[in-house]
Amino acid sequence: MLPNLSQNNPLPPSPPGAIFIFMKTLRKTILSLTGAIALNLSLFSTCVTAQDLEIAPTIPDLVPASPKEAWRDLATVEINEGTPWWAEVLLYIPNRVLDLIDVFRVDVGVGASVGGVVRVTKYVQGGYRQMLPVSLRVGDFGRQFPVLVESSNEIGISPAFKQSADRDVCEAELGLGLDLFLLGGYGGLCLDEVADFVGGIFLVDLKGDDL
Ligand SMILES: [Ca+2]
Repeated sequence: MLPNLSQNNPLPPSPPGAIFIFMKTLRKTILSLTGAIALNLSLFSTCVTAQDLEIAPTIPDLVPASPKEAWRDLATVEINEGTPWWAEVLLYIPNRVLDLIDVFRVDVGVGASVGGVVRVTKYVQGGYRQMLPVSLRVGDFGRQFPVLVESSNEIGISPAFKQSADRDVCEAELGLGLDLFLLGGYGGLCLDEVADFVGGIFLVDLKGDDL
């Protein structure tokens, strides 16, 4: 007697049922993988930041460089502003003489002028000097021509002091002048020029007036 196969071995599910189970299993698998990938990406972005990543050093980072400008710029300055050493040697004495002349402001004058003036630097001056109408002055006016025809008056007190347009008063000039009608005199000392003279001895031209 043949066994009843239909009772002991149930028939396999119909094809639509198998497809349904397969699709359901595939869906679960895809959802699981998607969740795992999302979780890993989240952990990676939290633990690894841009600062944690080591960036390969570049050549400038590996080679120490001077903070100064390139040598080509220094070379340009030397070419444009440099003075040959032999010229500095030849002009050393003339420059020191000129610097010394710049130190003093001393003159005497003849002609009709009256008044007096006091200078404590170029920015603090006071007095009254009137030319009637001119005074011929001879002396040391710095490295200027040693003769001056003064026709400009001086009057007031700083900062409203009106300085003679004929005179070149230096920045730190200390001076005193007196005009007694037919005779006049002025004596001054420029402290800034004193510094320039002393600096020039050591080849430092503070006023930038060397030849
Ligand atoms: Ca000088």
